[in-house]
Amino acid sequence: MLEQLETLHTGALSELEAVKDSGALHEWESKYLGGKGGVTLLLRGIGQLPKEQRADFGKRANEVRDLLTEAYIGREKLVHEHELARDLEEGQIDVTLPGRERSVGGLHPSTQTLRELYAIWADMGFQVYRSRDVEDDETNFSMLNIPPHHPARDMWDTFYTTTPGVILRTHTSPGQIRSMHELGGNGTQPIRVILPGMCYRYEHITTRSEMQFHQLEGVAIGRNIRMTDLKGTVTAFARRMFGANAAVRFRASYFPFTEPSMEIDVECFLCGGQGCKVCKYAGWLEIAGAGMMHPTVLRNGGYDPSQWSGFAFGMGPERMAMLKHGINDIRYFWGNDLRFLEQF
Ligand code: FA5
Repeated sequence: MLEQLETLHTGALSELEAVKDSGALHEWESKYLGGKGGVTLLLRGIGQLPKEQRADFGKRANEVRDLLTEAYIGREKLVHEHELARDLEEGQIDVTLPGRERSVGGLHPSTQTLRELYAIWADMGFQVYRSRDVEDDETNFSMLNIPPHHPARDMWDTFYTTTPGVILRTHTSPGQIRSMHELGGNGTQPIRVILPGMCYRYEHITTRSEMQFHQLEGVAIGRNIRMTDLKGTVTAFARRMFGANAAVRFRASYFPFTEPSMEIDVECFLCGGQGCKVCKYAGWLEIAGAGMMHPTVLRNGGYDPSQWSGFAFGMGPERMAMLKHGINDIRYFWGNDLRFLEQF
């Protein structure tokens, strides 16, 4: 058995010399040092030896096991180093290759336009007031001087919910009522706010009209606010938004919640008023509806119209973005086409 042990020792060592990878190393370990390995089996057979030889054999077998374990550890280190070097070689990073471009995303053109509007109005002292998307019929219409069955309700096609009297706002103007109640101190405080938000109309989708779109409402209430304040303020806004030489035109119009009412046009900044495709050869582009707040609306907001007056306007950020960037179809805004969105 001693002879067998020595043969196993030399055979194991020379086999170990030839081991080149972790797989073979693992096999070698179980073959010689594992629970069913050569050394263990010989040690187990010790009982077959005459008593006087057992101690010497046991001592030598333990020595051989220790020597093989030591050789195994040394080989394991070499194999791991070799494998690491091979992996590094194969997986080498070529630092000269160009990196993969990351898609970082960007702000939606509507968001960009809204932020531009916030900045301009903030400079003129208008704070942002957020009203609600889901409105009651009363605030969206009646409080704005549009009683039930008033023909002006046809101006706004409404999305109704399953709850009677609860609708999706058709315009940001109900925010006039809510801001007056919340900020007006029962009709004792002046107000200067803008109310941005999404509006919803059950209308035919065309290149210029969507079912959902933003509006930016403006409200200014004070003791002596006049039509000239509205005109001056809107003109100052248009010059910041569309260029220092932008000309502004006010056209008489009708809204039940303003009196007088008007529509605001800006001279087409693309053709300088000469007429082009974007302005449909009119030389002017409509940017908002506006007017002096109707006494009934002021009263509904808690103000005494004999003491207080105000102006309001409502503009469409998507329409403005279309004009500014020459976008010919409003449907691109919510179409989720990255080729469009990536241009902004
Ligand atoms: C109104 O909604 C009034 N509430 C505006 C107003 C406010 C007048 C305060 C007086 C005082 P109008 O329906 O015209 O008005 O809409 C105002 C702006 O919203 C339009 O000039 C346009 O820019 C935008 N807009 C209206 N309908 C759509 C639509 N379907 N898609 C995209 N933009 C729209």
